[in-house]
Amino acid sequence: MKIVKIEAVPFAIPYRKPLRFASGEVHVADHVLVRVHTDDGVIGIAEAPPRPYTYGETQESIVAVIDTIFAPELVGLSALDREVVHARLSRTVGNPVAKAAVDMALWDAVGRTLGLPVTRLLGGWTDRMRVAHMVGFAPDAEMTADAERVRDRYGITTFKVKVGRRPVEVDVRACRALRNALGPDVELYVDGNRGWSPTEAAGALRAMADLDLTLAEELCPADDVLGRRWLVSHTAVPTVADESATTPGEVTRELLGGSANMISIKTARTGFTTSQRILHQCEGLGVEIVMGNQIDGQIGTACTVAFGAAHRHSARRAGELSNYLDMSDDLLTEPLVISGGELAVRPGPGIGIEIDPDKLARYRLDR
Ligand code: MUC
Ligand code: MG
Repeated sequence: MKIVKIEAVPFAIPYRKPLRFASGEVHVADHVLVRVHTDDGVIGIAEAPPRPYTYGETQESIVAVIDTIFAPELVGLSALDREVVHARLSRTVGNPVAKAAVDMALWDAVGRTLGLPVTRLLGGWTDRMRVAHMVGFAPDAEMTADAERVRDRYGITTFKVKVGRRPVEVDVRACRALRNALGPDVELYVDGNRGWSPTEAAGALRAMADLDLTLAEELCPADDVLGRRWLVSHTAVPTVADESATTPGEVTRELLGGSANMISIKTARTGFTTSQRILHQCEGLGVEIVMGNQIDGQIGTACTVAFGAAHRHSARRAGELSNYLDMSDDLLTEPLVISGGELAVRPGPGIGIEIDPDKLARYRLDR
């Protein structure tokens, strides 16, 4: 299982419907396919979705850091030397998405070599997750039509609504329209992507107090340290830390500092290895988690469900697994299928996915 080569292949697939949120918008999946080759001829795969407005990485920076720093540091190690891999990747500050994709491709290679699904290697709790759908910014009627379509077509009944616009009434009206259209039986929660100040966030939550919101994610920037603590102590809606809690240390700071009481885990930024550390950290602290989505394609979504379904603590809530539905195409030989509001883990060794060579040839940007 010796690592002999690591490839970083940039590709671009347009979105049919862009996703808009307080910190940015996505029109094209300009991701990087990561392939780890071992001396047995096995190739482990994963994808890295750059989010410059969240972590500062770009498609070009991900390719560069993998080609020039990570690959030379890892070639020659065994794919099983995960602690050594982790330590070598940690020598480089930042670059969470590039590191996560390398980590998951390594796990895929290990699973393929052993002939076992990664989800079983991670924990083997169950084989599926309920799906939560993210509703991006649009006029109210479009947001409700999107949610109704996804509910009727895929059976999804949990929705994360993007908020963080100004004035806050715009989002209050959108959330009210969604609750009125979808009725009392769907779960609604909100994600502000740092768009509001603590007082704006408090006002918005007060105005939506009758909407039965279950969670409020990242309403204000992490640097509003005291304001965030104040907000958490003044609201009844549990606060989820997402982009403010991307490492075990940040998770500790957010939780012990009283700035959040739940954590979003995204395999796209913490891979399987660090996601598992954060998951166990949260479990030990008695803190609930939600499996988040970094606007992943089908490769990334297959990774999230493999991880989320592997552990009791991550399989409880609906996972955010449906962003790929808005892409015009993808790279897999067999598309993922959401049905009855659930997404099943892919059977088969590793992450259980294969890349269609024709699709890769069509969408890759490097030749
Ligand atoms: C989310 O949960 O915030 C938007 C930006 C990003 O990094 O992830 C998405 C979704
Ligand atoms: Mg978020």
